[in-house]
Amino acid sequence: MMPGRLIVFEGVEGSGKTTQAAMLAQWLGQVGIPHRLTREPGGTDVAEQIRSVILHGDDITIETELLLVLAARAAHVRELIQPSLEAGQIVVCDRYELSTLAYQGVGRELGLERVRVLNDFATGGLHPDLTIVVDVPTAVGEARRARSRPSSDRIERAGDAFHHRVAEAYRLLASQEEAVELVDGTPAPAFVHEAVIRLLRARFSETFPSITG
Ligand code: T5A
Repeated sequence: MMPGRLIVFEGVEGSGKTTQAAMLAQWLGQVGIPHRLTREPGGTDVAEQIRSVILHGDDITIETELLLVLAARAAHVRELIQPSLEAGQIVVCDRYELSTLAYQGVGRELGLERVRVLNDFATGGLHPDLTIVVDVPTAVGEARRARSRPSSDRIERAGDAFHHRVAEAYRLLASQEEAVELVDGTPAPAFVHEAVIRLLRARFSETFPSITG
């Protein structure tokens, strides 16, 4: 059995990461690699309920927001991600721990080190094999999001300064962390997808060998 791998897509609001996660899952299906597509916050019943509070709850402090995100992740890891990896699946996840570092650690200014410690408790130390940041300017992401979904949630309404801090945090973390890669998200989805496949084949030749020709 091939080892399971956790591949995560990240990016600012509207960057196209959900599109890329779905395209990768579809490609894995076409080439016959067992996989599971999931998202955060969410992925399990309880985590989806927590997601709804995070995105639409009233009077949520930033500390509560952080702990809700991590509570959802703790459930997601134990109920879905870990079992899927143990079954040898590729888990494709739309957002994971880099979101918490960027949004809560830097965007909400709760601090990267504090978030890392709490995140390690929530995940039991399960880190992605690769995190792909779909990189677009925040204005491009916001325009895409507004076109696809006119209503906004609590975090999307957090303001320009917050979202610029998040975008900068993604770039900084990508430059520092070996298992984080930036992919240019500005071309059409098919071109971004090709870049993602190239990256995966370069990183994990044993998992994605000659199946794409
Ligand atoms: N959050 C989450 C935290 O604060 N901390 C955490 O730890 C975690 C896990 C989750 C929210 O929770 C926060 C962050 C978020 O605010 P979400 O559903 O992931 O919410 O949020 P969004 O980022 O807002 O997701 P969206 O679905 O709005 O945006 P995506 O996924 O970036 O973009 P996507 O793929 O849905 O595409 C948006 C539109 O653009 C088009 C698509 O067709 C779609 O219409 N598009 C493109 N157009 C042109 N060129 C491309 N390459 C395109 N790719 C997609």
